[in-house]
Amino acid sequence: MKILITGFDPFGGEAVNPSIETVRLLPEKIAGADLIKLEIPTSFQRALPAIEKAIEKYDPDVVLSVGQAGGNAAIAVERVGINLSDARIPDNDGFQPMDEPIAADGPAAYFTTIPARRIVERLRRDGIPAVLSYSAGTFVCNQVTYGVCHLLATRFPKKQSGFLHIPYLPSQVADRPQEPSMSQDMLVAALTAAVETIAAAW
Ligand code: PCA
Repeated sequence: MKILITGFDPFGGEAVNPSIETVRLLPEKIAGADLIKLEIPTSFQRALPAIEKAIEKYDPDVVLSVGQAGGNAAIAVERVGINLSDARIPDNDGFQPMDEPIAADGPAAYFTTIPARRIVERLRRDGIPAVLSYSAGTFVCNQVTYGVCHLLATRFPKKQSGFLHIPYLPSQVADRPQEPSMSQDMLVAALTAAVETIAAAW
């Protein structure tokens, strides 16, 4: 099987984004699954088209997107994407949608289709803090969560998709000691375990 795994470029004044940093460190193959890695921009207008193009090019079975959730202390496995963009800060293009639907003709929400609970259980068994999450926010990560679900539902019904929100890297919060973070090694172990769980359930 093939898994398209995406990570975002840095945004909001950060020097790095742990999502693409960690995706880059993964091997090309995990548990028999071929990984196709893709960096996507933190951009409401450009992120989804980049994923759509990669789906058309590589025909993956699963699209697993990863994003930074500053302030989180655990891996959050997102279960829901909602049809709303309401940005607290501008994206990397200076675009800040408010109260806007993602798909004018789409349903209010989609559930992600990867085995979310099994991933959380596996991560916890491995000693990695993890939680099921019922909101991916209303910024670009929710747009990707919802938008990929909408794309698959309308064009590629046999494919699965899901979203993982991950904490800051320690280097990002070196001067903010109150902020939680997760080591690079643990983030790599977490994404590896998530891919293994998806591959085993496929
Ligand atoms: N996190 C942002 C968008 C890009 C990223 O890594 C979010 O949570 O929406």
